[in-house]
Amino acid sequence: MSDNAVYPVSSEWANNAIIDAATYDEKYRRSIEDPEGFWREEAQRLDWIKPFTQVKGTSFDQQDFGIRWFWDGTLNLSANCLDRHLETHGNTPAIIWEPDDPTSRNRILTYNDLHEQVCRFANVLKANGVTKGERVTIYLPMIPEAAVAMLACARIGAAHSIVFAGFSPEALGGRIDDCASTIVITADEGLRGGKRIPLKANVDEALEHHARDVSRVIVVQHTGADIPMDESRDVWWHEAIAAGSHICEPEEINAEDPLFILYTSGSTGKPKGVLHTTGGYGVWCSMTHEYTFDYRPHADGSNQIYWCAADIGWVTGHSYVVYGPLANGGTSLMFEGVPNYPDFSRFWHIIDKYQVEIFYAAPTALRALMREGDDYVTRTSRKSLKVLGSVGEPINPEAWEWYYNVVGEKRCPIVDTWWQTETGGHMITPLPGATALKPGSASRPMFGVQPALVDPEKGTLLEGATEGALVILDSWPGQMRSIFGDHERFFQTYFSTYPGMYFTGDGCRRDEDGYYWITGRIDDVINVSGHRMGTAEVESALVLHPKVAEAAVVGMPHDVKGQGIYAYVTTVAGTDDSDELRRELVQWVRKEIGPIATPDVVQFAPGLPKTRSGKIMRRILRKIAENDVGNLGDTSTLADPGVVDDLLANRPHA
Ligand code: 6R9
Repeated sequence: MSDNAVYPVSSEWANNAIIDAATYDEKYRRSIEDPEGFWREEAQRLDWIKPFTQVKGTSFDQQDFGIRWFWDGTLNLSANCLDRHLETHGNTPAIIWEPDDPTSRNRILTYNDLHEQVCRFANVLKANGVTKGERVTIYLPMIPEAAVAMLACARIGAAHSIVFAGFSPEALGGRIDDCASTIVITADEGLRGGKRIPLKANVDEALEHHARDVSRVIVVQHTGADIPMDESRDVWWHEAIAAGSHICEPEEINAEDPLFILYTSGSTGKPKGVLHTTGGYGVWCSMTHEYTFDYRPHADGSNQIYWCAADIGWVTGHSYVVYGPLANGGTSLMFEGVPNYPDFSRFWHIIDKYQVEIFYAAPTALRALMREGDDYVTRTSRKSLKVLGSVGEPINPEAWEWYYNVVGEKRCPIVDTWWQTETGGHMITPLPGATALKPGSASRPMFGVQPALVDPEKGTLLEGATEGALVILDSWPGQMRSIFGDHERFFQTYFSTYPGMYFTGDGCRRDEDGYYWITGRIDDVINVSGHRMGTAEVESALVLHPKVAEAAVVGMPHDVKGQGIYAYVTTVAGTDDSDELRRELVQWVRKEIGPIATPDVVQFAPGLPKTRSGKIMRRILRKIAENDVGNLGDTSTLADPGVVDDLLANRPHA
């Protein structure tokens, strides 16, 4: 297939979608020319307790920097996701849960069920002293209790901080400390591909070294494993919710009160606690979920079955497993397991089992499945599918074509949604009834989003078909509001590189048709299987090892993961740079951060290429890791050009 393939919108889609091409143009223009009017109307999709009169109060400039939306209004997002649907949709499935093991019992929670669970658990939180404005750490696998815990926090105005259940005790402890939560919600164990993840044991370990203020751990009994419980600190979820009332009135929450914190990796320092607030985020998730996936009930009033395969530990799980679909009264499928268990057909079996109409996943999973051949796909029906989504990293045209032709049988538009933890929801994406598709392009901006490209060095705006650093020129309601505990770092990280603009960290190309093509991170963040990893984080973990003097980490191309982790390590004098040590370092990083940070290559390096002022020249390290060594560029500014020869001679994959 050529690079310039274009897939026009089918007439069926154009005629039936919520947004067709003309509507897109009209709404987009209005959203930019009259943001106040546009968002005043769009925000009516939520039920407000006290209606807002103020709409947009935002500035990216240093003098009057600030971001607030709908700030004199009040609402409750849990009530928007639950209570308001009960009268007409109480018996409609809100969450369909598919377990890791396909022979285990699934669970279907109607809106009535979910509402009751959330009210009960909100009362448990209150009984344990959690009050409005506090933080609650959630370290749970993909089970319905995760959504219950999130919505219970939202109900009482506590901010949740979810830590992905694949993170190590060390990483968990750091995140609990940073947001100073006194309560942790976890499970006895998680299950993924038949493997047990010792979540409660991880929490115990985290609390040994960190987070000494945690006074309560609430434990979901999931696998039934025999785990130690600390009588003074730990309680079982099922016992706690059975003891309390099922009635809990939603708190009145200001639009700008925190909804959650989610830690994400940046180019420097520790992971940042990205802070999202209630009103704008709620509007953004609901709106984008509806328009991007063309999500609405069938003609007979029944729900489309929608499945976002992301983990709730990432922002995609927050916005598109929980808040977006539930705010819209939808049916959200939640899957505990992995794509290759019990075999490579699992995704497609689930789609057939529940007649999934909308499926949303990451390119890394698609590439891994594509490798195994079409047979695993074609032996299933998938006739129910209508829309396919992609998220987390650039989707290479080859994987796109496979998704489109083999999985979707040329019938389903692919929405390649570009966005970030920081943006709350979709920013650049096709809409199924409005946008002609180009494989590999996230295409055009969502309403209210003004992307632009700047010259990375000069910071000047670039016009027309060109390539540059991707910035956003003005605020949108779903934008993050701060870094928890460090508002100054928020400004510095995102608004100081190119003054007056939000800098995304991504590089991007814009073509003649105004389509955006994300090329990947241009900062020191690498994207491993769609998960963000700061090179600085992996380096800090490595240098904690007693035998490591210095480390530098860069990304390398990887067929399935998109990017892999390439670590250059200088050991302390007298160390034997053995394969055994190499393996030990890999295990060390897994223990410090978690399996997603597993280095793919460890190269021992007696010296790292540095400038005379001592700065590591990552450009050179990246080229070597990419095996692009014919063109190392100017090495004359190096303090010791000889180190490069050594690096080249000792490449593990040379
Ligand atoms: C939602 C999410 C954000 C980074 C982002 C970019 C990459 C996400 C993408 C994409 C190309 C897409 N990214 N979606 N790149 N096309 N459709 O993934 O958030 O974990 O914060 O990562 O992921 O590099 O800057 P997050």
